[in-house]
Amino acid sequence: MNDRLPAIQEELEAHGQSHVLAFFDELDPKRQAALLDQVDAINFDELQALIETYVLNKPTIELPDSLEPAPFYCRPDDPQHANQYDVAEYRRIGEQLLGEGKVAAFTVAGGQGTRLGWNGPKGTYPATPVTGKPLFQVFAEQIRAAQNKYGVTIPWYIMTSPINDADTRRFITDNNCFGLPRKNIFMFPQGVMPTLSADDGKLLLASKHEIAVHPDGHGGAIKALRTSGAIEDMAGRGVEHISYFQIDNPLAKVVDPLFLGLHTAAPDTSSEVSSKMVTKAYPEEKVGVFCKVNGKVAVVEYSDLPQKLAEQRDESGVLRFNAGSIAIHLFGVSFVEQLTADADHFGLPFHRAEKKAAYVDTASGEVVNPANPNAIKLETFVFDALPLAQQSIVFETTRDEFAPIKNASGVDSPASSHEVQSERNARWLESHGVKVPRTRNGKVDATIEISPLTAMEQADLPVAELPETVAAGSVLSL
Ligand code: UD2
Repeated sequence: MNDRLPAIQEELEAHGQSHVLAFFDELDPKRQAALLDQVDAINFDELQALIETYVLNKPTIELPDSLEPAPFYCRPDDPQHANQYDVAEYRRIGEQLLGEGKVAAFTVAGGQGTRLGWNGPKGTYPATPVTGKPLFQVFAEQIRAAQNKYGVTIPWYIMTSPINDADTRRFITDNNCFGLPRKNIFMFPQGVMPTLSADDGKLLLASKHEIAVHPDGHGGAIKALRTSGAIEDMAGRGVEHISYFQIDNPLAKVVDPLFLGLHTAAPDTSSEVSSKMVTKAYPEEKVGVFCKVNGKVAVVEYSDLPQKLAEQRDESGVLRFNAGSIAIHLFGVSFVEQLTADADHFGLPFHRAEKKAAYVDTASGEVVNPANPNAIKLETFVFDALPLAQQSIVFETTRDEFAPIKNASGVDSPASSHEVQSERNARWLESHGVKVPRTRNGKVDATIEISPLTAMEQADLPVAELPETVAAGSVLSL
């Protein structure tokens, strides 16, 4: 069984990683084999290069002097749109694509959700303000509503990670797939990367028989779409475009006809990848910004944008780098196919994050839970695929489509998300003449939830069934 042990020992020694086998002799044969499998799967020459670049050194982000804000198609409710595009026509094009079954929904749900402190996949988190629907249910209901509206099947692809895959599958099947046929849901785990000691790049052990790993970032989605067979499945169903969104944003539209129309038919699109933006709420907001780098649309992550640029304003006082990424994209299936034609050698660039990671101390055998960041996690970001497209467009949406749940409290928390959800729902009701109570500073003084099965957008609301008024401080679920 352990014929391969000497070669593995030699390889580990050559790369200064022998400690990985510190407890090997104590392990039962099954665990010994599992550990050797894990070591076998690592390309140590590649890992060594990554350690040199990202752990022993901190790569500096070089932003070109030519960095400019990216152009974008403005919101349909902005009068400027009339000079830019014909809303009705692009919406019609998108609706046609939807009606022809050419669009799939794709949720990235492989993150660890450590900031929220929720013990389980983030998609199981109760996200809506009144009934506390889990995020997976919110999206399943949107998909059902869109299927009814367009008279088609919209297959749903969900990227998990090896860490939450089993729990995610169980949750979705235990809940009868929230009314969707199981055969139209395709779940697959993303890849992982070894977690490295920040001091010296040594592999950390999660237990005596296991190297610590973490999901390889949502950028891993591109490769995982291919290696999981999801892309092949899409092609078999006649799907041509992938509507990509994050599990953490209950207001993300699973499909959007206008966005689809622009993605496929705008004069400057190559239909490879398009993105949604919102104008930033304040300079330090934790969203990447769309820029033009060497002629290509790209996202510069918030942590990489120098404060000076983040705060720069134009003559009218508007932030110059104002196009915030809400991590909603459309990808052409053929673009993903083309990028991953040689899947073994495809990869987006890594980004380095200093994080806390529990590990087994190889001297004592005890698990250490560090108080401060001790580890380097390498992750790829999906938006790094944008500059790989020939052309890529950006489309502005309203902040009604952005209510992320990331932190336990404060900014991007359940409380802030509930507020944005209630606010959006209040405005939908008000547009139909319903009187919604507001406080003196204009905040909605009620908690309002609207199921996607009741209305996917304002115009879908059943006007005859709406109340005339909403009582102050009340709770309403439609
Ligand atoms: C992300 C964007 C940020 C902005 C913001 C909007 C990055 C690096 N930043 O910030 O620019 O658009 O979202 O909300 O993307 N995920 C996986 N696998 C992984 C890692 C993450 O599926 O390996 C999923 C995760 O489940 C979540 C999403 O990606 O749905 C966002 O990940 P994050 O919380 O790390 O990104 P964040 O909030 O820093």
